[in-house]
Amino acid sequence: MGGSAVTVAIYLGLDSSTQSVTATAIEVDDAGRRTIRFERSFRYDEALPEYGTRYGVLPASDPKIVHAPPLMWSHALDRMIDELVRDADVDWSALRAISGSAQQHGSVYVNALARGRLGSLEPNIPLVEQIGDLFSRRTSPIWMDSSTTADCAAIEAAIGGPRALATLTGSRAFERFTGPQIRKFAREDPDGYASTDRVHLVSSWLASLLSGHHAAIDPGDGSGMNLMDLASRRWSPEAVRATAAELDAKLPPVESSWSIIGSLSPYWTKRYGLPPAKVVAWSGDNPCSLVGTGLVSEGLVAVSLGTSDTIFGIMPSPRPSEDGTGHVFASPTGAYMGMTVFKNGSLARERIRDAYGMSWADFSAALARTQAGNSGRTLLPWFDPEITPLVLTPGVRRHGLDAADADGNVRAIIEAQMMALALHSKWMGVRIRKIYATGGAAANRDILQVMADVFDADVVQLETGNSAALGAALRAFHADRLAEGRPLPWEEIVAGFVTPKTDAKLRPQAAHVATYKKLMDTYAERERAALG
Ligand code: ADP
Ligand code: XUL
Repeated sequence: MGGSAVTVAIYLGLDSSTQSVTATAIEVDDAGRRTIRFERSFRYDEALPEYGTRYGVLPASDPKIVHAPPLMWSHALDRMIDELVRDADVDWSALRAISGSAQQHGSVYVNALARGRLGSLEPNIPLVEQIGDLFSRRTSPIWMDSSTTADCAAIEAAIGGPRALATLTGSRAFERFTGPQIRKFAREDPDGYASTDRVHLVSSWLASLLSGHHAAIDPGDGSGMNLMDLASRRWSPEAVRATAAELDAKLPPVESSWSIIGSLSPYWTKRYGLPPAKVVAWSGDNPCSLVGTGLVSEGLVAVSLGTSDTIFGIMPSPRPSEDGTGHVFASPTGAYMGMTVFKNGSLARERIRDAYGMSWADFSAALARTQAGNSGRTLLPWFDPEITPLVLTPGVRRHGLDAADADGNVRAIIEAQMMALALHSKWMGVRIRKIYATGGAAANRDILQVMADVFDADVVQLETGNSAALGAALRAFHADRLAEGRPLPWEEIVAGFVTPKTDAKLRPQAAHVATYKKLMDTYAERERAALG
């Protein structure tokens, strides 16, 4: 070797999402070079079929109940680390810090055995063989669950109504939020609840496995629980009391999104030869995507077309949605973020695609063959219970649309999803001129053209579609620099990594914009009528 060596730092971001796990590693050197060094994903259904999931969730007869096995998420973490260390092109000895992103709201219930076990995992034995007895609830309710309406009502009543709860925690009570889910578990299975020593989020559980002790919850993911006082970024004693007895003793602390919660435990360093890299608090996938799409300043919004469709952007001060539509979350950058979430996202698009035996290429061709506005024919895309607007009993409603018309239904679902995104994000009060598109379906430019036309805004794709995993890696970079006393502003953290493909942006087409302005009123009316 010899010469003046350039120092290289590697930061790893992991994303445990609904259907898959992704790892993204970035490399930063002191000569100023920034590279995405490693990106890999695998789907739970295919890589870990023994858990019996479909689209990452356990089959259930009641559409309101949606659970997944926490052991599977843990197994997937171990599998991904195993896969990534085999990549000889990356110098993993330069790994300085790891952070992560996870699907939001899902809760992991563990017993008191975890206290000792997390730090004493045997490196020669696979992780899954050592943690199966730590769960006091074998399956975890996830964000797609909508079975807690009674608990939502009880929590809101105890706090003084939906507005009071939204002012306190950033959101009115939502069925998928962790507080209502915990309340339901404590009510239905008091013994299981009593044997629960810690209630984690998916994010803080996976961080605990890496660090070898119970990890804190960050304010970004903590905002999705109806339990955190958004102003102080601490648990709200009244919300905790309204949720379940003795919950204060079972919740991990809230700590800043950039806190170093420990270093990789011996299981990871000895089993995989990784250095004792810093473990930075994990966060939710949407807060991580905010960083991974480079939305670190106000006025920009991103739309993520993943399993869920979400729209979000930075908010300098918290302004809860008046009508109870959306959420205010703490952003992992320290500010706030506004967000609206839809459950009938990619899986609803897939239902239509599959119903007509199409590929994504056929789906795009159908969009290209049909006219903006679909001659006024619409579809309300509620294949599954919907979050926005709240629909507990699913059912697709077609207006003027023949169910046998494949092309018409393809156009109708995309127009419905884009109009719903536009209508239900008005509460954020942002005049949207440019949208950063991310998530699996953001690869589809024909879908994004409808987005541009409905929003009357430019739509930009990013070099990487894995914005949650990239955001986690960038958060690890930020936290490491801060901990080393060499902090960098967020704009400099994301520079060179979050590259919009500006040369290929999608522009709104004036004639289509006019069509959608009119159709949106019709769509809103049909939505209102269907809700009764
Ligand atoms: P999550 O992170 O929520 O698990 P992703 O962001 O990885 O989900 O998105 C996965 C989804 O992307 C798939 O369910 C699939 O429907 C969708 N997808 C992938 N490619 C395309 C495409 N070309 N057009 C539309 N949707 C696509
Ligand atoms: C956010 C939400 C989903 C999940 C899954 O509130 O429910 O976006 O985070 O990605």
